[in-house]
Amino acid sequence: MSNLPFTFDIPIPGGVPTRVDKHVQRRLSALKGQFLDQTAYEKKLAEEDSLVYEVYEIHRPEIEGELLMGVSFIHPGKVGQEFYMTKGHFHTVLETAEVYYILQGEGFMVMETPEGETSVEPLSPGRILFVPPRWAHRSVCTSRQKDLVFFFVYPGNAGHDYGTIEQFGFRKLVLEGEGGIEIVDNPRYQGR
Ligand code: S6P
Ligand code: ZN
Repeated sequence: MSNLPFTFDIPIPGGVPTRVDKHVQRRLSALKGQFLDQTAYEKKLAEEDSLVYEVYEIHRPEIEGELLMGVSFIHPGKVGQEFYMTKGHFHTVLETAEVYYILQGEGFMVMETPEGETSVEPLSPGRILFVPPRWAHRSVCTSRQKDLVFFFVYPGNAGHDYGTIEQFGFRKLVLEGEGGIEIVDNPRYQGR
């Protein structure tokens, strides 16, 4: 891999980057067990395995000292009353941080530590979110029509631990309530 400096562009507001090495697409089936309303999930999945989010990644070596970058698009949609969201993960190397820069759409970043601290931060265009080391993170799109689009960058050696979230879920959920968006405790959270 070349070690020369390089540039690429992200069309404003929030388009596909001009350099893409890998395009990841995650569908409803990849989020099995994560949505609160399992009946609504099974029904929706039986109709169509819809695209929930996409990630455009720039390839760099997955080693300490490197930075991994890309752009994520979380599509609008809901399962029952719960907005479309990413799987979410801890970094395998827990002591690694991440920076997000929001380009388009509205949403939240749902975060928590292994010790049980939680934080749910609103996301909107122009906002930068710093995810400190140790905090699991999941992005949620609450826009009705637009994708939630953000640029991210994190250490090359971070790795992804999806299993912990798949097994236990997040402590907080983002739902559409009668009076608008609600952030609630996850009644199905299985303490770890
Ligand atoms: C990677 C970073 C993002 C997410 C992406 C999809 O550390 O947090 O690139 O990978 O937004 O989310 P997930 O949870 O499926 O990896
Ligand atoms: Zn991450």
